[in-house]
Amino acid sequence: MSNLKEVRVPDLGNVSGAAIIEIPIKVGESIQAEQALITLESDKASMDIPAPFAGKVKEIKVKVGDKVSKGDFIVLLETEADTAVAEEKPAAKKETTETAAANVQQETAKPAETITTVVNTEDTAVSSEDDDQGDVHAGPGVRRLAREFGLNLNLITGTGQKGRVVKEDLQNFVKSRLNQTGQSSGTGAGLPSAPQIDFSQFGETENKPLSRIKKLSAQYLHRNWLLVPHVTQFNEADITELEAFRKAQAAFAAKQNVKLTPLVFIMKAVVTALKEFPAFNASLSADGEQLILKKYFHIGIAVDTPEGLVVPVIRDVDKKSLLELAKELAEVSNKARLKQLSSADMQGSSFTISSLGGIGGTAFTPIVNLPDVAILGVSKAQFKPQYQDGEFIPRLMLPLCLSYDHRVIDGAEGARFSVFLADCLSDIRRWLL
Ligand code: CAO
Repeated sequence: MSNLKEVRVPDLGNVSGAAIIEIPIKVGESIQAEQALITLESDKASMDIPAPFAGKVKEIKVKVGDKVSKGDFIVLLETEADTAVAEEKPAAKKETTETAAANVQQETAKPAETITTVVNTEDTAVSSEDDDQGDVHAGPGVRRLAREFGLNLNLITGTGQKGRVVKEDLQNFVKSRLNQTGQSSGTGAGLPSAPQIDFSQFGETENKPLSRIKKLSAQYLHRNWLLVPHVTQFNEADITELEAFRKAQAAFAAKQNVKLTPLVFIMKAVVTALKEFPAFNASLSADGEQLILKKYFHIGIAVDTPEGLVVPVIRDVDKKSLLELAKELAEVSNKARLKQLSSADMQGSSFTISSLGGIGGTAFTPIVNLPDVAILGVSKAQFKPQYQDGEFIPRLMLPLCLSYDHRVIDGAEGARFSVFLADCLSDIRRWLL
């Protein structure tokens, strides 16, 4: 013989007329004791009304949006006759704030069946909104699940009423995190995922697969962006004299089949600055306890190719002449564009330069190329009026954008490096000192 039992809203303390915001059960579903039947929300708190015993849902007497108070009939449960009474024990306390009250039972006989009305307040898990998940709208069940999985509800977009986070949101969030872990070097730090949007609803679209290089660099850039606390220091170097010298040497360089661009001068100036500021020519140890200072000066150069960004490394820049560097730069950038770089060609940098000077723009914020601790972005040099000796004169100013890892380099050090570098470029004789 089976029992039919009415489950009614328990004593909610001072709360009456609480709105039903979620009904996570379905008619016909077998449920366990303590499983949430409905979720209520009042001005102050949200709470689950749990099943006082296991059973099968025969009828749901309420719907989302209804307002209920103590004693309202919410669900009709069918239970096995011999287990019904035993299961009507007070449930264990939940982790969330709870309103404890007495169990009240009323039994009404019905032919062939026993209808029992159970008002269970012991197990009313009231989740106040001031727990460690902030002001997120979510029921205690969802909060409990989030805690068990170590998820931050603040990062999950709720799709329930009034943006409430429901169980499905949590499941979708975990699923998308797992997918991302397989696809990228995500940190699993509980970051929100981008929404999946069907753009064809707005107009015509075409899907173009990313190149292998783009997919790889996306992983590295994303990782570096997340792991490194970036600061970018901007400055300008007066390269009027340097440019005059470079142009004067162009014919000489051309005779040796070499094109001298500002970049090789910048590489040399960078090495001078790295010698002065060794912390910039370093890597942070994996445990974050030590700075590994490098006694070599291998400079990574960002090269733009049709397939995407690659960063070959030019070794021992301190030991090479400007012409040698220019020749090698032409060779590696050509190799990069022909997709002939080996992974060894792209390893071992101690500092990186990303030059967009040949393209244009006034400034940008390059992403540190881990395990380096700093990267120099270079934009297009332009003539600008500079105030000197009581008058404005045109000077060729080179924009420098130095991004660094703030765990290793302080702001003052970043500014000093940047000023020193600008001075080296303004007067290349400083390299000889
Ligand atoms: N200011 C003004 N002019 C500049 C300049 C600067 N900072 N840097 C270069 N130029 C000039 C060069 O003198 C050259 O002029 P001419 O042809 O008149 O002589 C022209 O711009 C083109 O230079 P270049 O870009 O071919 O050569 P480069 O040595 O400066 O750079 C390389 C080589 C491989 C770094 C570059 O071709 C490249 O790929 N840059 C893009 C790097 C990149 O994508 N960075 C972004 C990474 S983050 O997404």
